[in-house]
Amino acid sequence: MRQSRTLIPTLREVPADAEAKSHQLLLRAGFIRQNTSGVYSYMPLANKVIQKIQAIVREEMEKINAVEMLMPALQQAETWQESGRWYTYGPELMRLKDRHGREFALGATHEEVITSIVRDEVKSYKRLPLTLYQIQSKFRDEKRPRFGLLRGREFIMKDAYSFHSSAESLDETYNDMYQAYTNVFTRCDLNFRPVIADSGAMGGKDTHEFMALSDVGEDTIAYSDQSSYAANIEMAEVAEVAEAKHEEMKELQEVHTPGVKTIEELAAFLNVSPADCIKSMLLKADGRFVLILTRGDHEVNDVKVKNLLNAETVEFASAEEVAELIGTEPGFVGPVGLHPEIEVYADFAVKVMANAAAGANKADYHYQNVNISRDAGEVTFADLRFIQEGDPSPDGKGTIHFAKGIEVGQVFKLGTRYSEAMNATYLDENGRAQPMLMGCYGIGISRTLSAIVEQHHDDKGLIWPLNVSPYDLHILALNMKNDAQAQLAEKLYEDFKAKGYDVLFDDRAERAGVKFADSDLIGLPVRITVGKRADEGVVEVKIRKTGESFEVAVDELSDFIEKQMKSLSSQA
Ligand code: 9G3
Repeated sequence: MRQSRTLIPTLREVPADAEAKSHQLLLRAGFIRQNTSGVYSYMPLANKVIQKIQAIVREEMEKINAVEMLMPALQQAETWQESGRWYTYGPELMRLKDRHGREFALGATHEEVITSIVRDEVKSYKRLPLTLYQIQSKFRDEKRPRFGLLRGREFIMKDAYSFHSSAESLDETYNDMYQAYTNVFTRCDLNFRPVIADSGAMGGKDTHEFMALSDVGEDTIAYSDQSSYAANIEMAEVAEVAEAKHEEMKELQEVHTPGVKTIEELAAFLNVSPADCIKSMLLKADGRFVLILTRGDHEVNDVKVKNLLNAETVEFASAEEVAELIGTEPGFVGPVGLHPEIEVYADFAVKVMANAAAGANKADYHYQNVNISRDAGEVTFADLRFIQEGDPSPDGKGTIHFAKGIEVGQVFKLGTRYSEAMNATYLDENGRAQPMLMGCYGIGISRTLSAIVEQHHDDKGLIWPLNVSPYDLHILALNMKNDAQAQLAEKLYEDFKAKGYDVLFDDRAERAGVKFADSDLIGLPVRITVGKRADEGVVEVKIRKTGESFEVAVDELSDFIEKQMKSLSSQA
């Protein structure tokens, strides 16, 4: 492609409202342009990258017998009403009416559509397993679109759906997808971790998220420094501590603690550490009040509470609800002397506490020397806290560290959540109708592009891994008015294209400085510069990733470039 014929609107200055590095660089290098909040145009260079990522995805889908199709983005409301999600999703689901006033959703995801198709077209167990996928724009009216393509309101997703007549078959496809995703993100040269995740409202049980490590990531990953254990922070289990504290129980003692409400204030007032205090929180899980106890220096994990109580929503009770139910204000709540009908759940770490401080369920009073086994009523112990850095890894190997991640992929076992709701059944070998088991699997294509940029750039601009680069080679002619340079550059352009390379040829009538700056900004892997030494038959070759540059004689250039490309692709 001749640069004088394409559209790569590079910018010198950093756009003001772009915070993430990838957002800044994709704007500056002329890869994307914003149409409106969370909605972008993929300019020619970004479009080339998107095509390359999709080609990798298609190859990996082909290898595991997933079949590509294309579903509508315009989805009639009835389909979403059948699954019930028309009523449970809020403003994030973009809805519209047609000229007849009929209601539609713009496709945020396609479980409903694919299930309605398979329900009508697949009847016998002999046709299962079946894995279908598409690559298509998705629409989600995000409350706070930001970071460019990382959180947009229209984005490109590969979404796959699998249908099975047995759990073993679903497991097999789930594992195939898990491996395919590992291949895709490896070939995209991403530093990523598959992490155990929470299926949330998706209703399935097993699910993994593929996280590209990046400080701009919105998710926190807990990973072990000595094993492959990694989990989304909200799902990371906490290894139950075995040893109990060896202190004999002391006499329970009520202490006047005027205005002492927080754990920090209580610990300071009693001159103990937060770890010797019990934090008591009244939560409302689907309207049901429960008292949750954690050690003073730990945080309650609402996702774990939700999963334990099988609740859809979990929130803190209001001060009024605390007053009404417990007869005191938050800050003085504790496990001693509670009405027996209040359910009490405690994190495992509370089980091994001795002589702890806790609220006395009376304003301005706390207890000292609380021993749950002696002083509290019925308490159910469970893993209810957020894991912390430095905790032992739950698999017993190594210590937990945190990292931020960008969720670029996710794989779910859905079970029969949709097939039952939408009556998608197959006839088993005994001729009996059974609901199909389903899995669903997504890759954020446009988000993957941004994640690659987050991990591959320097202060001069982008550094594209060869497998996903918009072009393999960048040929610069520094002075197109100089016949020797222009003719050599044209020849090299034709020769390398003929050899099968994807070549961008900067044939513009621009100063050398502008060409070099743009070339570093766009970040193609290998640059050939035709300059002053063209009449000697010598050109400069520069490797974007390492910054190395070489003077190469034209008749050795083809072998030299081939060697460079080989070493770049082996690194990926
Ligand atoms: C909606 C809206 C937003 C959503 C969803 C539905 C996330 C929704 C979860 C998934 C699960 C899988 C198939 C590909 C892989 C991910 N945000 N999810 O279902 F209506 Cl507005 O999308 N879907």
